[in-house]
Amino acid sequence: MPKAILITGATSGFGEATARRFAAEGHRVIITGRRKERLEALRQELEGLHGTLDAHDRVHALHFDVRDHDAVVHAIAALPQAWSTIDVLVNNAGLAAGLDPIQDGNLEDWERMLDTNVKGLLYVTRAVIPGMIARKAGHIINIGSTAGKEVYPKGNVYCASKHAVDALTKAFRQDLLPYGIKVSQIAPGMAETEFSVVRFHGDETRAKQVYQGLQPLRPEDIAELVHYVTTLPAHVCVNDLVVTPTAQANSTTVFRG
Ligand code: NDP
Ligand code: 8X3
Repeated sequence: MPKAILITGATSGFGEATARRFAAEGHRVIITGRRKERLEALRQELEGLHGTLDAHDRVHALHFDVRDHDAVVHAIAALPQAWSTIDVLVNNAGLAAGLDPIQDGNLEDWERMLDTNVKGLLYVTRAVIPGMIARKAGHIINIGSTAGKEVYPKGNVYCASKHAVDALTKAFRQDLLPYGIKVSQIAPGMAETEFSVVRFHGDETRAKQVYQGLQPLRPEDIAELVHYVTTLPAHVCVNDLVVTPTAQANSTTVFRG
């Protein structure tokens, strides 16, 4: 039975790979993000896949900034009837901005991270939850981080935002328990996406250095895990899944060969 999966941040990295993974399995995907042209390209690609569903039943694109509460509410409320039942919400949109000691932190970077990673995740979840509660079914998957499990030097506000995701995942789980809604967190370590390019404000050379001498996780690895947690029987819920490259033990212990 095809499920409908709403993925925030599907224009790049984990979100894009997750959209491909679910679409390849014949599921229906709602792809979201700010970069319209990327959403459109992905929509066309996924519509072109072979499958039993009609092309326009396979993928739906929503263009909004998760930090804009009105835009989030409007986008979810305006979903066409055929797309209004969301079985799985993947709260993936997020970023790190900067890597500075707290005393040198840039306020704009701090606001971006907290507004996106914490408030944006809350806005989207709040808009999607009522349908899941009414149906007494659904699955919310939050993309946390090893940065939500421990703090590393200069990680300060990014780590705080991902600790918030960790806390919210546990809180959602408790509050949504009576409704049979599953809540899972996937907390990855180092993965090569556009993440470090964004963190270093477009400095691609510095971004590449982060992954030098080790095999980082790939977006497809995370997509595989997101897909996996949705395949388990109704009575089984993965609460938390921490995943790192084999060469990474934790945020500060990495083996570079
Ligand atoms: P990418 O930069 O490749 O992708 C980030 C995605 O988030 C993009 O699709 C972007 O879309 C979207 N996004 C960012 N800000 C907003 C916004 N304000 N509104 C809507 N969408 C937004 O990074 P990753 O795929 O690596 O990151 C995905 C998640 O995984 C993030 O939450 C990140 O913190 C987390 N993570 C990443 C790790 C890594 O090492 N890469 C490890 C652990 C966790 P657009 O710009 O089009 O809006
Ligand atoms: C991304 C992984 O190590 O840059 O969440 O914090 S890390």
